[in-house]
Amino acid sequence: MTDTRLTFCSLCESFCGLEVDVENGRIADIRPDREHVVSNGYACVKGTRFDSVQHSPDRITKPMKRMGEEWIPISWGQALDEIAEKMRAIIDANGPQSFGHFVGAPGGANLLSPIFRGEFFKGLGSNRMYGTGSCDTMNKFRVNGDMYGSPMRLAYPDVDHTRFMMILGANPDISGTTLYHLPRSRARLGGIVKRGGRVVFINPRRVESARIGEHFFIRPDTDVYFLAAFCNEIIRRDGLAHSRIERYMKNFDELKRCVAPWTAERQAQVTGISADTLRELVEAFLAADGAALNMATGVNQGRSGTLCYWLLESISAITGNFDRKGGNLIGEGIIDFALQAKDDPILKLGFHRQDDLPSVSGQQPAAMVADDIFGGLVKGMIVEASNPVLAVPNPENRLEQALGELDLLVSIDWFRNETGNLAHYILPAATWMERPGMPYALQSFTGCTPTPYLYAADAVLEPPPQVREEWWMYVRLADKFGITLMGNRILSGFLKLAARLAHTRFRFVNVPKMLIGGMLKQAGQPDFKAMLRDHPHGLRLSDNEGGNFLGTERVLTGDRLVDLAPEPYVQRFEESVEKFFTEEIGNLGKMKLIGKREIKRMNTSSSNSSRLVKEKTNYAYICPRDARRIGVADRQWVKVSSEYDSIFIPVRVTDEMMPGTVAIPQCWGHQKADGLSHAQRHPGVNSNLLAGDGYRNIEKLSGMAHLSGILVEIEKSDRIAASS
Ligand SMILES: Nc1nc2c(c(=O)[nH]1)N[C@H]1C(S)=C(S)[C@@H](COP(=O)(O)OP(=O)(O)OC[C@H]3O[C@@H](n4cnc5c(=O)[nH]c(N)nc54)[C@H](O)[C@@H]3O)O[C@H]1N2
Ligand SMILES: Nc1nc2c(c(=O)[nH]1)N[C@H]1C(S)=C(S)[C@@H](COP(=O)(O)OP(=O)(O)OC[C@H]3O[C@@H](n4cnc5c(=O)[nH]c(N)nc54)[C@H](O)[C@@H]3O)O[C@H]1N2
Ligand code: SF4
Ligand SMILES: [Mo]
Repeated sequence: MTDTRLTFCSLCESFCGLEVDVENGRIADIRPDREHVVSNGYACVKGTRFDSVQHSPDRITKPMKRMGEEWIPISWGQALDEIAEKMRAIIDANGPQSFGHFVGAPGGANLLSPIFRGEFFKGLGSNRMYGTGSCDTMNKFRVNGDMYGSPMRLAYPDVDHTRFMMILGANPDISGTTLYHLPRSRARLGGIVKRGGRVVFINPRRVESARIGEHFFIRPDTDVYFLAAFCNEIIRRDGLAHSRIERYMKNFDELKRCVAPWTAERQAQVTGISADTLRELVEAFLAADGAALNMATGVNQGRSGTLCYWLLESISAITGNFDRKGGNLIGEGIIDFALQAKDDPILKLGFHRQDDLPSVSGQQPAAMVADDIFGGLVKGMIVEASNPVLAVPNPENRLEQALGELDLLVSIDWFRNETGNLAHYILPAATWMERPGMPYALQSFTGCTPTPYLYAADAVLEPPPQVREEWWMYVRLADKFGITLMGNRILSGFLKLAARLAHTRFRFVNVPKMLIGGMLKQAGQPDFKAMLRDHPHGLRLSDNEGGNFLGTERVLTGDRLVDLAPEPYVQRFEESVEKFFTEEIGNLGKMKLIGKREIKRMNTSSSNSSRLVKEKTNYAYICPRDARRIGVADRQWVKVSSEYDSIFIPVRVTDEMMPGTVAIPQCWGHQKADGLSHAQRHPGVNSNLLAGDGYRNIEKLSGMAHLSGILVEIEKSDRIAASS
C-alpha cells in the first residue's frame, strides 16, 4: 500500500517541501510539494532522487568498530561504553580541551543536535569545536556581532521587492543560496527583472544564475577593492542617507577614511571591472527605489571575507537601503534568537586558543585541525556529519595524516566516508527522512527570508533498528559522564531517562516532538501536532516591511548604534589591503583557482548516489584563451600546482570562465572511499589538496579558510592523457 507523506528536504538551505510516497517502509517516489507555502512546487534533483542515498546498500546501520583493517558491527552499549572510556582516558591525561568536535554542513539543518552537542561539550569543559562553518560563512557571523551586536542578527536581501540587486560570489540557481532563505531563486530573482529592475552578478565565472540578469567578471579574491571603491564612490557622490547615519550609526568618518584611497580607477587595476562599469553600477544602485546586496561563499572564502562583508553591509546602511523594503532587512523570528545568542558562551565571539584566532559562533578554524593535532593540542575528536578530509584544505594529505594519528576518532554519519575510514568508531545517524524536524534557523528563528514561515514534519520513514538521532547519542554520553544538561537537574534527569528508554518498549515520550512542540508553543505558535494537522504545507508568517530595526532595542551593540567601522576591521584593513594590492599587481599574469558547485552534488555527500553521479571525474574549467596558452583541448589533462601541492585533472574549455581563472568543483577525490562503492568508481580529484592550511592561510578576523582565489600554475600533462 502506498502512503503519501509530506516533509521538507534538508539538503540545502532552500528546504523545499516534498511529497513522499512510501511503500513497505521504502520510498517509492519523491515529488515537489505544489502546495508548500514557499517552495510552491519547486525541488531539485538532489531532493527528488534522495531515495538513492536513503536506501543505499552502503548505509551504516549499526555502530561499527575498526579492528585493524576490518570493520565489525557492535552493540550501542559496547560502542558508547568504549567511547566514553577512551574519552575519559584522553581527558584525564591531557585535559578536556584535548577532546574536540568537528561538525559539517548537514549539522546546520539539525535542530536538536547543536543543542545537545553544545551541552555535552560544555559539560566536558571543552570548547575545542571546529566545523566547516569556517569554510563557508563565519565572516558574516563575525560582522553581525560587531556591527549589530549579535552573530545572529542576519541581514538578507528583500528579493521580492527590490529594484536592483547585486550578488557577489554566489550562484543561487545551483546552490539554493546560503544564510538567507530563497527557494525558487531563479523565478524570484527573475521577478526583479520582470518588474523592470536589474540583477547583477559579480563573479569570475558567468554562472548559471546570471542567465536571468547581467554579469561582470571579477578577478578572484579582489572584491575588497571593488567594494571599497563602490563605497568610496557613493561617499564622493554624496549618495548618503545623512539623517539615518547621524541618528542610528557611528564611526562613519572612520569608514570614509578607510575607503578614501580606493578609486574606481585603482580597483580596476586588479579586479578587471572597469572604472566606468563601477560608476554605472553605483549610479544605478543609488537611483533604484530599493537596492539590495548579497555576497556569499566565493567572497567569504577569500583572504578578506570579513572586510568584504563589513563593506557590503556598510554600503547598504549608509545609502538608506538597510532596514527598508526592497533593500536589506533584518528579519524577525518567532523568538529573538539573536538576543539569546548574544551572550551565549558557545555562540559569542571568543578567543579560546593560544594564538589570536577567534572562535566565531562556537567554531575554531577548520584549517587549524592538522596543526592542532600535530602540535599535541588535540588527541581525540568526534566528527559529526562531515568529511573534512575532502572538504577542508588538505595539502599533501596533511589533514588525513593528522586525523589518523588521533587516539580516538568517532564519526557520526550515514556512511563510512573518507574521514570515517580513519575513525575508530562510526555511529549510524538517522537521515532527515527518519526524524521529526522543522526548518528553524533562517525561517522560524531569525526570519532571515523574504517569506517567513513555519513548518514542521514528522519522520517519513522508520530508521533501521540500530540507527539513532544525534541528540540521543549526546544525551547518552552526557549520562555516562554525569553531566547535567540545560543547567537543570530535573530536566536533565528527565532527558537522560527518556534517552535510556527511547529505543525500548518503555519509551514514554518522543523527545524531538516534545522539544519542537515546546519551542513552538513558547513562541505562541501552534504546537507540533497542530502544525501537522492544520498547516501540513506550512504556515506563512507576515512579511517584513522594514523599518523595524534601526534605532530600536533590537540593535544589540549596547548604545543601539550600528558600528560602521569596528576597530579590529579598521586595523586589519590598514594592515592588509594595501599589502595585498601590491601582491595582486605582481600576480596579475598568474592563474587563480576557484570552486564550483554542481546541481547534482551536495558537497561530498551525494557522491555515492547512482541516480545523481554519472561522470567519472570532475574537471578544471578554463577559458579558450588560457587553454590555447597552456596548449590543451577540451578533456585533455593538465597538472595544476599551487604552493602546497599538485593535482592532475582533465579540462573543460568554456568561455564562461574569466581569463586567468580556473574553476574546479570541490569535494571530489573518492579514490580511497571503499565505504562508498559508487563514489569510488566515480572518484574525481580533490582540489583541496591545493589549498594551504595553518595560521598563514586563515583569515584572521573570522578564522575562515582560504579556499577561493588560490594562486596556481597549470601545465599540459602527458602523464595521464592516455588513461582518461
Ligand atoms: N575548495 C572548496 N572547498 C570547500 C567549499 C568550496 O566552496 N570550495 N565549500 C565548503 C563548504 S561551504 C562546506 S559546508 C564544506 C562541506 O563539507 P561538509 O561540511 O563536510 O559536508 P558534506 O560533505 O555535505 O557532508 C559530509 C557528511 O555528512 C553526512 N551527513 C549528511 N546528513 C547527515 C546527518 O543528518 N547526520 C549525520 N550524522 N551525518 C550526515 C554525509 O553522509 C557525509 O558523509 O565544504 C567546504 N569545502
Ligand atoms: N548543488 C549544490 N548546492 C549546494 C551545495 C553543493 O555542494 N551543491 N552546497 C551548499 C553549501 S554547504 C553552501 S555553503 C552553499 C553555498 O552557496 P553559494 O555561496 O551560492 O555557493 P557557490 O555556488 O559555490 O557560489 C560561489 C560563487 O562564487 C564565485 N566566486 C569564487 N571566487 C570568487 C571571488 O573571489 N569573488 C566573487 N565575486 N565570486 C567568486 C564562484 O564562481 C561561484 O559562482 O551552497 C549549498 N548548496
Ligand atoms: S533545492 Fe534541492 S537540495 Fe535544496 S532543499 Fe530544494 S530539493 Fe533539497
Ligand atoms: Mo557550506
